[in-house]
Amino acid sequence: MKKIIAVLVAVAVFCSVSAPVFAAYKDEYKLDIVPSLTTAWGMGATYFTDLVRERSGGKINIKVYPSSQLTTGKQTNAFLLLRNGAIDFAVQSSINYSPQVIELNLFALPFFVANQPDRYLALDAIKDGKSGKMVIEAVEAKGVKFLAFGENGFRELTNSRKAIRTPGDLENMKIRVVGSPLFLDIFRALGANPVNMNWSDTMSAIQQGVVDGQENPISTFYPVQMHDYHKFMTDWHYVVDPTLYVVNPAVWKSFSADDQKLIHQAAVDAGKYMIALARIGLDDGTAHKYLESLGMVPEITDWYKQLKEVGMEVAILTPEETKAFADKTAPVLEQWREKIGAELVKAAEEDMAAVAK
Ligand code: X2X
Repeated sequence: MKKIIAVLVAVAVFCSVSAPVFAAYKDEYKLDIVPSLTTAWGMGATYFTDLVRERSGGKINIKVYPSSQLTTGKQTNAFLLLRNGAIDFAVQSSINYSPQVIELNLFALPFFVANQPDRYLALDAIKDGKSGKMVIEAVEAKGVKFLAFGENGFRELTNSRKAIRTPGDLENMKIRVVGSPLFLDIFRALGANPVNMNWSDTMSAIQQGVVDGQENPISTFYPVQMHDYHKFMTDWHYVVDPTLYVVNPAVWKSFSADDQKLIHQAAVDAGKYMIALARIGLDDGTAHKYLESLGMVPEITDWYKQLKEVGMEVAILTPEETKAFADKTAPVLEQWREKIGAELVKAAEEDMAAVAK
């Protein structure tokens, strides 16, 4: 009898201690991204899932769902779906989460990071600094677990009609933007006619000429062959879009402490890879060196040469030309300073000033 009780107790202890942790693991976790797998964004997401699978010995299997499949195209609903558990993991754009987390609009303030002497150094100073910490806290306070930053990139303007070098050139042009109010304000201030549209609908709208232009990082628009429709690019870097590696909090809690550590490190490593992919050929050479050290240099390493080869005309703005755009959008920046939180914007200015030479 004693033996039977001892066995029952052992079974009960085993079930209560070990079983819930492992029973909670899913066969497959779903990870949400907006563009295709061939973009820097897609590659940065896939690398994360590869690292997690490899380092967990095949125990944790995350599948990337590209092209906004998990949000049925509605990219600005992505945060809510991650929070309520319909999505387990995401590598998502700060812009797409900004309707729910107002602080994420910081990166989309016009000519804010772009105006710094070294825009990449300035962006990193924000992410590593006090303001970055405030942003991460804001994301987590809204109910998702933050793992690491990645990067979609600085956003450039493309269009089918003409070279755009002055705000006047944008007059009445129909420009597709993400469904985020700050973008409407920026393009209206520039005299354009901005139209909200999901990325999943954008290429057909561009092909049909429903819109004249759009703005996205080169590593996001090149893989969908924007150059077949848009001959002109304006190299103005006016806003930046960091991506966030994030996970649903209940899913996060279901992992053992060791697995949490492994997943977190995989996100940090994949984030660095994605950031380098978004910057290669555009920064001072740091990204190229880093990708070389990984043995993961992509096919295209010189974007300006590549865009020329496919027939795109790139307008490189002089500082005076850039200033004309910045001046026109300065009231938008001031208006949004209050909406985002003056304290956060000030902290970002201080973080950037600390690395400006
Ligand atoms: O929709 C866009 O422009 C994209 C792909 O860059 C984002 O998801 C923010």
